[in-house]
Amino acid sequence: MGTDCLFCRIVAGEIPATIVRETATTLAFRDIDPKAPVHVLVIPKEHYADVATLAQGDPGLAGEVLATAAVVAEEEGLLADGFRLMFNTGSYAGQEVFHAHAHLFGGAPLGPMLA
Ligand code: IU
Repeated sequence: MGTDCLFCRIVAGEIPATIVRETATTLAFRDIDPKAPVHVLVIPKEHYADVATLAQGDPGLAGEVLATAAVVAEEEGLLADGFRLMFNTGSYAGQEVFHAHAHLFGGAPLGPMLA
């Protein structure tokens, strides 16, 4: 996808982000506008517009995004009290960045919805 996609540019190192974990295929970085004490975005490095196209196009990569999210949740100390993973998908869900991403929320009791 490249220069039109904000998260591709973060993957390329062209836009700064606070990276908390990187694997060969995934990247996790802190949301620039956190909605919870811990708010990390976990993305596939390869461009997919949303989680639906990711899961259908490369289910293994979708699983790697989940696995990275689980490791980050553990590293952030969220396993005992719990956390939320959320994929906004499409305009009705308020998706603003069209590069598949999981929101990882935690660190406090969460309301019924976030972000
Ligand atoms: P959404 O699911 O597409 O609505 O979420 C996009 C998120 O990307 C949102 O929470 C923004 O705060 C976040 N974000 C970011 O972390 N860094 C950026 O440079 C931009 C957006 I633009």
